[in-house]
Amino acid sequence: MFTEIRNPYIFLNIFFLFTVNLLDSRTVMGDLGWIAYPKNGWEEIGEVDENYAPIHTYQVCKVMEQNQNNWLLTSWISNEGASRIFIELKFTLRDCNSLPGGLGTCKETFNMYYFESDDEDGRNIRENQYIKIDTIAADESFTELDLGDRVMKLNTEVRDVGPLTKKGFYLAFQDVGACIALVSVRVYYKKCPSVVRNLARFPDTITGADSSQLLEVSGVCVNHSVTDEAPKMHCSAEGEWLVPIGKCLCKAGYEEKNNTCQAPSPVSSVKKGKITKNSISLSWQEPDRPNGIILEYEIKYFEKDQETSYTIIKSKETMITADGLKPGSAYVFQIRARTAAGYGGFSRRFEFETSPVSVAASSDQSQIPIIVVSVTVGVILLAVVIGFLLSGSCCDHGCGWASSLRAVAYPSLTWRCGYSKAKQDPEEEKMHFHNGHIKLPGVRTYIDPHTYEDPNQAVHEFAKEIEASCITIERVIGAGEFGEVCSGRLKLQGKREFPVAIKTLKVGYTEKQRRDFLGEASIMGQFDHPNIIHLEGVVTKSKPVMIVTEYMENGSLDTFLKKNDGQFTVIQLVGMLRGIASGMKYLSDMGYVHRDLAARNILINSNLVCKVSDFGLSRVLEDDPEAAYTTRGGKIPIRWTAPEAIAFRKFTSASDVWSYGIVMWEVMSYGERPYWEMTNQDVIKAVEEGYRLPSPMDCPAALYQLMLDCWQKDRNSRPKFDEIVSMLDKLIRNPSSLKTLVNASSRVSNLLVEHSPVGSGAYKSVGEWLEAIKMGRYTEIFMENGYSSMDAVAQVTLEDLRRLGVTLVGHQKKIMNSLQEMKVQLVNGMVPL
Ligand code: ACK
Repeated sequence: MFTEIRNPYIFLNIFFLFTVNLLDSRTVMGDLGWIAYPKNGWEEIGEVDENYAPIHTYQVCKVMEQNQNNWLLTSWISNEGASRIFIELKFTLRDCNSLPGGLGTCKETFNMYYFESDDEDGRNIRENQYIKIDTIAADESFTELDLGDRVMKLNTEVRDVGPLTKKGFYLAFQDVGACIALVSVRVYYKKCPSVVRNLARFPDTITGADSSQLLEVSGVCVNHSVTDEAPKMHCSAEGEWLVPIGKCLCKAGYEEKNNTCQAPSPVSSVKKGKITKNSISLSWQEPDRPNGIILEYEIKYFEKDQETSYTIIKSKETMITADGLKPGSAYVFQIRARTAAGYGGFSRRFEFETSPVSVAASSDQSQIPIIVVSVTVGVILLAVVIGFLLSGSCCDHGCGWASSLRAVAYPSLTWRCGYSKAKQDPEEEKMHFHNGHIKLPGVRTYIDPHTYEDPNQAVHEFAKEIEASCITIERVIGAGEFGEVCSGRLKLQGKREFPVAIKTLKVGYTEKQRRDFLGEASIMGQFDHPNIIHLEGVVTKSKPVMIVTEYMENGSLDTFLKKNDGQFTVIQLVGMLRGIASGMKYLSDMGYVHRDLAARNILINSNLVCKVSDFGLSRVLEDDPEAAYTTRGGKIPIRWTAPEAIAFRKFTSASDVWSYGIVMWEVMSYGERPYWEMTNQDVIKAVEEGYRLPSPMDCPAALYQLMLDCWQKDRNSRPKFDEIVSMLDKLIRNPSSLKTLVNASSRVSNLLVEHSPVGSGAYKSVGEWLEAIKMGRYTEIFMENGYSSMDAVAQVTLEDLRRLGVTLVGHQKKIMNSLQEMKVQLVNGMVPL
């Protein structure tokens, strides 16, 4: 039933287009049940195909007779809940010129109608109750000669109807005197097929009634995952999923694999073995559903009611002995299994008690803590040594990373690798202290790595150490301030290899360069959001020092947009902006001010998901080629920076909002340089005087208004990032609100009214100007139509261009942008607020 059309533009975030047939006359084996009246009008030709299946072809050819009105009514067609349906007709039509004597009455079109009804009762309605869908004409009509050559020119026409409000409908074909053979009729609707994206399942969704409508659909997290940010996608009228928002994350203990979180089921049966006053032996059964090969078990135990201080033992066997326990005390045990897909859930709690201490032994109780402490210290020391040896040979998080957490117990029977957590005050457990910063539950705040005395400590606090042997470098993709940026692959134990980007620190670096380089990882490692570039880890224990992040197939946004000028729908562009705003909302909620938000610092992946990147410390001032020295000695990317940040270094989330407005402008103008070739000094002056960038070409008015809001002089009047996200969501939900564009002529006249004309510019003639922008082919047309001077050219609007025959959008853009550029250069200012 499904017709699957693979869209070649998979990188445009389109998956599959699905259509569902409601009727296909070619596949109906028996009688179609269609009615013709008058009876001598349309008639069915009883043909069969090579498999003897009937071909339901209807024909009519009353071209010599006056006043024809022949109707063919289909049987009732259920719309199966779709409110917009498509009708594909395949037919041949005779060319009237080829009919001797028939020209007077012969027609070359027919009409298609529909009538909605909830059931089959509607069949006997009158002709005039049918609603016309369209007049159907042939692209290819045929002559007798064609017939003689046995060339049948089959036409295919598709029409759509909606919104439908009843359960079904009839179609009708009216002939008024043509020679037609209706070969097949296919009626279908489109849907966005069920898909799992970002660990959320989106159901089969029938497209909306309106051809420009996007349906917002909420996703449901797959098993063993939880909502990170509410997952949503938008189902377009064409049956494409667009603009993914939010995501689910696998629950603790589960790992993502092929869009699922599949892990072993919990261990269900645990038995106690030998119990002494200081030890408890346990054994258990493999989980009912291991869902893979069990690599090891993790046993967590703690003294009853003392959960804040627990011990973890790792074992490859299905038994362990927990020793060093207090006599006569109850202990709680939980066990979970790990496969290549990660850990399963913990078992329920099992409680066992050590034997009580004997009277004889208790007389020497004062010795017990000393013995326990010495044994424990000995065991820990031994474990640290073994753990150290092991860590050199694996790419596992548990072994290769977080060595500070490794305090392992290794009894003789089982292989164990674990860590014990220091007993903590219950208050400390609730209020987690992080290097002197209180972290309240639920409110994560960004910690400036500068607050660490030892920057290395910050790196290892927030970034995992990866072993160089786990990384395969494939090719150099760019140059960063500190060294090359490469693409490659990362293989961690128990995980499939996946593509990564690798930033390297060049040899011969100074200690400060190393600190600054790794500073970015210390910042990035604190973030976890679908629109923030994800840090995989760092390599600091070998050279070269590296920062490993997720790989973003389409690279930086500005370059990507320039390369794909004019290729995206407005909704796709708004989807990109929404992602950036969502990432920025997360950063501002964390208390992080980016300071260098610009399209060049946004990365975009193959699904067109945009992620904020480039988290430097002092780097903003050093690294960005756009950054320029201000009079106060700071280095700032002037064109992207709010006036108060330039003037007195007031960098806040509100100044990031200003930069976000500039990014919006960059995105909507496909990577155009803000303020074109104006000098930084001119930009500062113009902005200070209240001028703002004009709207990009073809920009929805609502988006330009949002840009202007971001560029409010008073930073408190600018929208907050959460407001920007909500506003963009609203626009995505209601795409018709994006149809009102900023009027092209008003864009230009804004500049003209305020400022001097273009005529005094660098170009002496219209021809010279058009040649310079490689549009010389239009010189003659411009001259012939009275645009013979640069002053006259200054008045040209987009409508004028269309009238002159400049129909290619790319050329229109080139000419209008060039005009605008010249005006801005000359007037040394922009659109006044
Ligand atoms: O525009 P690009 O291809 O995208 O060139 C720059 C270059 O490295 C120097 O920064 C690219 N780049 C940086 N980080 C990543 C990443 N995580 N994934 C893919 N490309 C990246 C960037």
